[in-house]
Amino acid sequence: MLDNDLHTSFLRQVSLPKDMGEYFRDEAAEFETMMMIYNCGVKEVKTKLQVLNDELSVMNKRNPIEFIKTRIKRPDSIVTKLKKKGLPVSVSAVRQNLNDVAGVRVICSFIDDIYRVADMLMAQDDIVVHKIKDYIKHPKSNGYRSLHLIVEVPVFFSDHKEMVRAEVQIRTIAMDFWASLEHQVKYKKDVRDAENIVYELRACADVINRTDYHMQSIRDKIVEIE
Ligand code: 0O2
Repeated sequence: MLDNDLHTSFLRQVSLPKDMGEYFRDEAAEFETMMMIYNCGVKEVKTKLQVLNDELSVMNKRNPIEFIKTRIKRPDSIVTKLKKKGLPVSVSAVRQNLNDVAGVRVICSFIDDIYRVADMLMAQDDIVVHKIKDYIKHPKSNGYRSLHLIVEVPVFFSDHKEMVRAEVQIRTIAMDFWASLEHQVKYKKDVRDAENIVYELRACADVINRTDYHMQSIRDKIVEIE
């Protein structure tokens, strides 16, 4: 990509879209700055995770992290979430109340890798851990499993340092596969046979969970032989 293209794509990510009506209209500059800050937070968290993965892959001859996906929450999703929580649509309401504008999703092969990566990230002395939601030990009633960490990381700007909040979701490849399909159903209105689909998804989530633990025990046996 050319430098100009990079700049255009960055601006597209952080600017207030034209189709947002009046939302954030009188705070367009503040909105852009806020999104730029979240974007930098995402990069910081991603770098920390990549460093851990590089180190562990040399130490253990195996990558605990398969891949990392990052995203900044879309402006229309930000508005929807603020309204759902009964909050005003403003930059300060976003910064004070939303945990997942900066989102990092970490995909691991095995369940024990999830906890290993989470513990190592949380042990870093510049990170503040706000909340841990363990949807693996305590799955949601629909079968959703994932470990969520709400953290703050320091980001250094030209004249100040800022703690930026981000949500880190850590899950296995199989949990991620499940969550992607379930997410589609959740956000599609008028799904035919929805009740049955929810039931089937729940059953699949349980199979996936058993398979995840089974795969881990097979891996342990292979390691023992080695
Ligand atoms: P999107 O479109 O992915 O951004 P909080 O205010 O943090 O306490 P919140 O945000 O509801 O409350 O927290 P929670 O339950 O941890 O959910 C945060 C995110 O986790 C969701 O963001 C989803 O990305 C994911 N998630 C949570 N529950 C489910 C689920 O049942 N199925 C799937 N597929 N994903 C889930 P958003 O904003 O809902 O959606």
